[in-house]
Amino acid sequence: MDDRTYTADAEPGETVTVAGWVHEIRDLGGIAFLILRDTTGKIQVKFEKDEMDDDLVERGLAVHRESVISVTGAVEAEERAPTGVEITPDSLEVVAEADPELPLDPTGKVDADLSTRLDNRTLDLRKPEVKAIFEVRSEVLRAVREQFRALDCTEFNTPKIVATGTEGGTELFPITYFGREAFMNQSPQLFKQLVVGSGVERFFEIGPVFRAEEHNTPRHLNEATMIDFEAAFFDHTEAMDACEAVLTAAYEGVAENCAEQLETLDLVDEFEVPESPFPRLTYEEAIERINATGALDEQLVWGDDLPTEGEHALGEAVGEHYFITDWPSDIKPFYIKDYDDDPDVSTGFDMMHPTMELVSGGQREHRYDHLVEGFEQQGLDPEQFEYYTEMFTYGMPPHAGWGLGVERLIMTMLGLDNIREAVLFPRDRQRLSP
Ligand code: AMO
Repeated sequence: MDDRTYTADAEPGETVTVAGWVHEIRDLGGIAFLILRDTTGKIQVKFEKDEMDDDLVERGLAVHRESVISVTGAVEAEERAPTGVEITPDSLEVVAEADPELPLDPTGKVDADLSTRLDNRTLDLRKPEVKAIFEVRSEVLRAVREQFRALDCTEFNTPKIVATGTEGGTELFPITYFGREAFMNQSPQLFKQLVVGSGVERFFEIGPVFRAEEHNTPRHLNEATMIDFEAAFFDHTEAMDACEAVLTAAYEGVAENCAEQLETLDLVDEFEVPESPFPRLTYEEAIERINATGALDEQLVWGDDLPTEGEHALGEAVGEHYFITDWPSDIKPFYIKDYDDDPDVSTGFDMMHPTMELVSGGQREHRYDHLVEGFEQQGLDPEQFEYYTEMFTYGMPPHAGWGLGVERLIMTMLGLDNIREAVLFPRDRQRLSP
């Protein structure tokens, strides 16, 4: 049982047992200090060499940095100690000795490159500014779940081993499934649509998606975490409202509950909850504005994908989160519904941070005949998707939804340079372990 006292709770006048990692040892001659770190902070342990048991002093000062120790002793107020208190030890136990040669320095005094950090995440996570990222991530997921509950959604988990892809054939990871070809799922797309046709009506999921992305960039992962939303009887504008509410809730949760983490990350002055409503630009307006910035060598025309430099130029001009709506039907997937009065334009939308895309979504094609036609137009075999399309013949309401990448959300929220910083053990083209 964990009956130790957290360092943050150690009060003068008490005798406590604290346990944690040896952060630092400072030997000043007659007196030496050991700084012990646990999940709540740090505490100074004082060794007065002439006044204490020699064996205790020797063991305390010989222990290697980052070893796990347990110390029992009286807590006293001490102005000069980093936290205003210190412990004079009666006993000290080395619980787990650390190798004196550490691959990275958790005190942060020596910089390590990202690759070394990711190889040694256990040590890396001992740094407060790294731990803070994951505490923020945890709060984001909590706040998002709460917001989904307020939107009357039910949380689901859909299969990650699947028979077909949905987001374009080139980005699938094939696996062998009892002698048959199968794939790691790219998105809960088809499953979430099947759920809203069931009568549950409002779906959300937070889970992994697998993308065999060719690019090795600071904003692409091969395994990402997606927040998926889908709602029956919603159109794309209502789905955008829900998207805005969820993103805002994530920021509000962090603003309310992560003051300490924002301080650690030096973001107190910069952190702002985005203001609603977010501007909604049509695709046509977006390409006009990008063309007007002169950021691209060639002018964009209707039907072009937005290149990264174009997205950046537009993001800079808009300066806040925004939506791009009314995309050309041809560059949106088969499940996105086109406008009834203009089949060249789709109800698909993206939600953008000024620096990158965070969300894709739209109203879905719920009419069986149109859906099957869409498959054919995209060169997909409707027969392979029969498990999906068949359900559209048993009463499928109109519906809409979206998917939001968790790591991109954290990356943009905290201004991280690389998406890998927001993942515990990232999967990219080079990295398969740890
Ligand atoms: P899409 O493929 O645009 O849409 O993905 C939605 C969001 O997920 C994140 N994302 C990624 N993040 C990191 N690395 C990747 N390789 C990666 N791929 C995607 C992004 C992106 O905006 N089914 C639709 C959603 C829907 O319509 O409901 C979909 O998957 O933030």
